[in-house]
Formats: sequence, C-alpha cells, structure tokens
Amino acid sequence: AQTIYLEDYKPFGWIIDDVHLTFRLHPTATRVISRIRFRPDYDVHHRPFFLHGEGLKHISIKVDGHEVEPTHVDGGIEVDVPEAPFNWEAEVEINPEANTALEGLYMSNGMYCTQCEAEGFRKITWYPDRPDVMAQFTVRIESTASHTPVMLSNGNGLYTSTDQTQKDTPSVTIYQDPWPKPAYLFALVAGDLIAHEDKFTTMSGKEVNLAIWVRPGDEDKCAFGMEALKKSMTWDEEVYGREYDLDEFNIVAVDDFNMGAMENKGLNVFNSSCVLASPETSTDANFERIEAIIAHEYFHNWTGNRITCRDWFQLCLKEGLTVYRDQQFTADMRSEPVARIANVLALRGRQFPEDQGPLSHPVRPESFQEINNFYTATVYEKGAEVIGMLRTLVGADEYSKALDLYFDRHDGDAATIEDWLQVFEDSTGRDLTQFKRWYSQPGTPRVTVREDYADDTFTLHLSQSTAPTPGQDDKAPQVIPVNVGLLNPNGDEVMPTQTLELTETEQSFAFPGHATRPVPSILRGFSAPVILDHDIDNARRAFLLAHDTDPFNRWESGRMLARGSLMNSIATGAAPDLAYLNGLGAVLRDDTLDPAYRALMLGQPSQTELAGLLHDTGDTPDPEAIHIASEALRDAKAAALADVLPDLYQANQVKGAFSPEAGPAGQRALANAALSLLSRSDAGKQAAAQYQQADNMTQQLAALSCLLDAGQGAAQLASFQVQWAHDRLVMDKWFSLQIIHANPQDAATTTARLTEHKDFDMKNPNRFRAVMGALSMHHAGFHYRDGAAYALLADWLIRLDPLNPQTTARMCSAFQTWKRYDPARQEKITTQLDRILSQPNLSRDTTEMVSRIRD
Ligand code: DPP
Ligand code: ZN
Repeated sequence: AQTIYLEDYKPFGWIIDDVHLTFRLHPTATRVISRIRFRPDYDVHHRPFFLHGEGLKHISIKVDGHEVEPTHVDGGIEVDVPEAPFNWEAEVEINPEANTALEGLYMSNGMYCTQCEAEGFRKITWYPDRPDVMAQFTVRIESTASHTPVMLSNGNGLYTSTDQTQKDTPSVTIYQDPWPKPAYLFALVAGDLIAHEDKFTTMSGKEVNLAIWVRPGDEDKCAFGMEALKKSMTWDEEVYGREYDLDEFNIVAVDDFNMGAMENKGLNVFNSSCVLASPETSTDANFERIEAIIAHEYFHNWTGNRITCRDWFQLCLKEGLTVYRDQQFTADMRSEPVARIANVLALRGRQFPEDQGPLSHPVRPESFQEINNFYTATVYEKGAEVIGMLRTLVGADEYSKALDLYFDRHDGDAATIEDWLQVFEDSTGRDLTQFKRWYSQPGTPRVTVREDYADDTFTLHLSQSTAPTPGQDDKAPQVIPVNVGLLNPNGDEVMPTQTLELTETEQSFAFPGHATRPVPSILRGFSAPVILDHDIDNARRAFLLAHDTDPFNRWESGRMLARGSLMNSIATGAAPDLAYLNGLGAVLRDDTLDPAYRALMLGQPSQTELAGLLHDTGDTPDPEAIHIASEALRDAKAAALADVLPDLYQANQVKGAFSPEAGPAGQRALANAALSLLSRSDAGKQAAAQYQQADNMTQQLAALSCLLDAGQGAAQLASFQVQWAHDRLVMDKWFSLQIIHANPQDAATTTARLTEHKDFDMKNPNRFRAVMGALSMHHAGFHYRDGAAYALLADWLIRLDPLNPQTTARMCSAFQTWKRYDPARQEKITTQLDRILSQPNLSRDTTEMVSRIRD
C-alpha cells in the first residue's frame, strides 16, 4: 500500500465557491448529482485535475455542459478541464444498503446516514476529499414521506415539501450551510425519526432550535443529552467566548456507527450508545461519558469546524484541543480531581501502551497508509495533555488570550500545528521551538528524581530520558512542566504548588530556607504525561497518602502503594502490604472526602498495567501470577476493611429519585465499590438483595457484576436477558459482562459461545466490541496459556475485515503488547498475526495495523 507523507503536502490547486448536491434516495441505488463551480488557484500548480472517488458507479460527467469521459486512476479520476473557471456536473449511483464499512452513505436499521471523516465523502461523489478544500454546500434530498419522513443535512433547513399525509408523493427537502466547510463535515440523515426538541438563546440573543433525533421508542432517552448540549453551549460562551452560528443544531442517534460520534456542521451524528440515556438503561459511567461526548462534538464547532485542519497529519490540532476542552468542561461540571484521575487512568491504560509499543507515533504523525488508523489515544489523549502543558507553562490568563487570537486569526482556515504554536509565540512572546518536540517525538518520557538536603536548602535533581520508538532512536530533551509542592513532616504545606520547567537532560532546582527537611509532592495534578521515577519508601508514600494537599498526588500515593504491594506479591508471593491497607482504611473513613474520590481510592492497577510495569523493569509478565496477586489484594482489602465496608455501603445509599449528577453518582460508585469487596465474603448475599431492589442500571449492573464475581448470578443473568431483550444497548452490557467476569481459563469459550447467540451481530460495531473488546481487555483470559483467545479474536477479525475494515483494524491493537510476553505466548500471537496478514484481499486498514504490530 501507498504511504503518504506530511512533507509531501501540496495544495489542491483549485478553489470551490459552492457545491450543490442532489440525493435521490434509494436503499440500493441512490443517485447523487453534484454541481460545483471550480476556479484555478493560479498561485499553485493545478494539473492534472484529480478528484477522489471510491466505489462510485459513473453515470455522467459534464464540464461546462459537455459530456466528458474521466480517466480512472488509483483512488479517483482525472479529467481534462479548461485553464479557467468551469462548471462541473456529475451523476453517480451508490448502494447504501451494501455499505457495511459504515463510511460514506449507508443504512442503519432502515435509516440513511453518513460518516465522512476522514475520507468517506469520496464514497458519495467525485470530489477533492481533503480538509483544506472548503466550500458552501446546498443539499437537496428527494424521497417520499413514507420512505423517509424526516430528512436532514448540514446548516439551516431552507425548505421542505414533505407532507406526512401524502405518504407516496415525491418529497423534497433542502438544506443550506452558509459556513464553508471541508467534505469530511458533510452529513445527511433520512428516515423515520422523532425529535426531542428544545431552544437555546445565544449570548448575543439569537435563538437556536435544538433537536435530538431518534428512532421511535427511544424518545424517552433524550432529555439528559439535551441538557448536556445546553450546558455545553453555555460553557463555551462563558469560558471560551464562543457562540453558536446556525439557526438549528441537530443530533441524530444511529445504532451502527464505527466511532463514538461525529461533529458534522450543525448535524452531529452519534453512536446511539453515546447519546441515549435513561436511569433504567444507563449507568452513571454512561451518563458521564454521554455528557462529555456531547460537549466534545459541540465544541468542535469552533475547534474543528470554524477552524479545521489543513491535512490529516494535523488531526491533533482539532482533536487534542477539543478533548482538552471537553475535559475542562467535565472538571467544571463535576469534580476536578476526580475528572483528572479518570483522565490519567485512561491515558495510562490506553496511551502509554501505545506509546511504548510498536504502534508508537508522534502526536502529529508524519506518515500513514490509512488515516483511520490514526484516530488514536496518542492523537486524542496525549494531544490533550500537550495543550494542558502549554496552559500550565503560559498560565491561565495567557492561555485565554492566545485562544482569542487563535479564533480571531484563523477563523475560516484550514490550519496547522505551526499556525497554532505561532499564535502562542506571538501572544505570549515565548519561544516554543523546544516545546514543539511534543508534537514530533513519540514515546513516554521518564523523569527521574533525586533529593538532597543540606544547609536549610532542599534540592530536587531531575533528569529526563525517552526510550527509542519505531523509526526514532535518539530523543532530544523536551520541555516538561513539573508541578511541585513541599510539606513539612507534620503534613502542613510549606510551599504551595510551583511549576518547575525541566528543559535539559539533567537539571537541579533548589528550595532554600527550610529549617527542617521538607517532603516533596512531585508532578502534582499529573502536570505532564511522563513516567515518574522516584525511589521513595512505603513510609513516605503512606505519609503522602495521609497528608498530600494535592488530591491527585494523594490518590497517586495510594496507587503507588498498591502497585508496590502487587509487584511484591507477584515476585515473591508475599502477602499484601499493611502500610497500604492501613492508609487506605484511614482515607475511606474520612467523610470529608468526596465519595467519588474515595471510590477511586478503592481501585487498584489493572492487570494490563501490571504486565506493562513488569516488562518495564525487565521481567516477563506471567498473566496467571498477575491475576492471582490481583485477586489476593482484593481479598486482603475485603478482610482489612471489614469494619468500614458495611458502613460505607449503608451510608452511601442514595434515597429518592435517580439523579445522574456527580454527587449521587459518586455515592453510588463508593457504595458499589464497597459492595464488590463485601461480596467476596458473603457469597453475594447483599449483591443479590441489591439486584432485587435496583430501579436503575447502575445498581442493577453493579449487583450483577458482584454476583458473577462471586461465582453466582446465573438466575439474574437469565432474568436480565428477558428484561432487556428489546434494548440493544443494554444487551451489549449483558454480552460484555459474562466475558469480563469469566474465569481466565473460560474467557475464550464463553466468548465463543456468545458469538453463537442469535443476537450476536458482527455487523454492529457496538455488539462486536461488546464481545471481542471484552475478551481482549480480560488480561488473564486473553493471555490464557492455551492461546485460544488469540485464535478466536483472529478468527473474528478475519471475518469482519471484508465487511468493516475500520473496526477490524482498531481491534487489532489488542495484540500490540505481544513482545512483553514469554516465547510460547509470543509464538502463539505471531502465528495469529501472520495468519491475518496472509488473508487474500486484506484491507489497507488491517494490513497497516498488523504489519506495524508484527514488526
Ligand atoms: N472527529 C470525531 C471526534 O473525535 C471522530 N471522528 O469527535
Ligand atoms: Zn473529536
């Protein structure tokens, strides 16, 4: 396959003023007519005239009214056109029903919908399908009221002739988007949909019609999403000064969707799992995620749509910034420390393994074969960390000023990371040459700390290094903001948080005037996405767990104790560490601490994380030993906390009507964390009672999890299935749960059995992920020594690839850590990777992913 390089970027060479599209909808033979006015961009080379197109049935192409024959070339067509402005008119036929890749125009449960990011528009019509070509779109949709009662596209609805009483007469709907946009933001939806409507008045007094469109039956699951949308609109006005810019804003829920959601201008399309919410069917975690994704897609209206990316290498320009903005929003809506811990858990869980394995790539990649493979944790989550570091370095006020300049200077542009950094340089006067390495240098930097104390001066010696990554052996030092505070031995803060700027390979920072040796709290708030290497003993960690004034680091100290205890058990079979268990007990008893925060304290490093740590220290992880040690630590917690858990469980029962807000959600999280430990010694008795009484999914699912963990729950699992058979999203949970809680030796057979269930549908990405994703995340089950899970996953990836390359390729990353394991497991995994690679006609997506992993 062809590799595309950042350094080869060339502008298109033509300018488009406007685009008129007509869709004659038909499930298997939709006609798309495009009328486009092109004019040469005389400043740049513009020959030959090339348009993208994939899987289009050519009907006709006219240039200035004359029929022309295109030359079919790789990925599109070349056409002989004049050296002057001209009118393009093309008609193609496409087959939405046959589109199982879910890119371009496809059908989901009888509904037409589109997904064009990154390169799906080329499956709709001939077009320069690249983000730096921006144009105004007018879209005409032709159908009948019986076939598609509702028809939507980007921008403002101009006209509709749809008359719901005249079911079979032709109907027309026209939408116009006044804002020039790239083709990846195009969207069309048509089908039998019901709107949950509302209104929003913007800060300058404009009224916007809001609607969440769902399939009949789901209309009672829209209220929460609508509130989240209005909160997002208000927040972006208040915090970033950004106002909405159309008369309407539509969200559509779609059942078959490769990603979470898509920010199409004025018409966001959502995976139904990321918008539909009700207390009976959604957990607190679902509510929180839905709120964040609605915010994320809405925030893209400015960071992504008004200012888009010049090319796909710049993806982090919109994604890193928009993730950062949605994280700020969640911190403001809920609890800042809890949100920060959750983000760091996600970063360490998904981005660190990526950055430390064969798929490692810079936040701004420099080459790709298939751009869909670069919608990664590195581009998104590390991309957001880079923005956060920039804000820490320049300060909140300077950050705001720089953002104002960014919106001002680049509104309407397709911009680059260079443009972004230039704004910060111009606005703050700071030289960001070295900071830019965060965009070009992959790998997780390791910061090592040494301490000194003499003559009332406390000194921190910091050094940094980054291990080689594929294609990049030598790493230059980066700018690392290290937030540090100092405590005295009584636990009082003697120096509030300061930002140290580590820019050299080794650097020392002195803090004079401390008559007693202070205790440092380092990398507060996780101020940089690095691994902190600070060799301190358990007594110090326990001290920080008890006293640190920085909530993130306080949690981190508990985490480090848990980690040390687990590593020790894995290596020597030693019993869990008492310093950790005692410290944890004290924190849990402290009722001044937020329940959500205490619930996080009860967690422990995942088995995957432990495998990575062992690999880091030169050991070969043994998944069975890791599993045993993890379970033993849970048992030890249950025993050591036996006197506090029942109180925690009782005290955090929420009375009254269900509210998904942070307060009650945190109480449920703590009560359910307590229940999970209590269930280890009561054979699931209290969990069974909770299951019986539960009137919301958070309580119901948590109880069922506890029962399954305790080796019980067969009856509840069966009744759950009967209760929720009609609800796809809840049934996804039913599928996942059985795999998540399977014994390691049974995970593969449980998964295989579920794939034979009548409701297992590989074409639905949510269902496929619910099953195969659960297997790949069950560390001890996926890596069970017989290798059955590797083979099973490979079987299903091979089956899915011809239908849906994007979801297949994404799931291949389950194998990215293969080099961590012993030779026998390595051999079993590489056998499967080679088997995948040897499939005839393997997609470009999957070929690229498996080749990179195998390397
Ligand atoms: N741009 C989408 C998002 O991240 C993904 N296609 O919101
Ligand atoms: Zn995004």
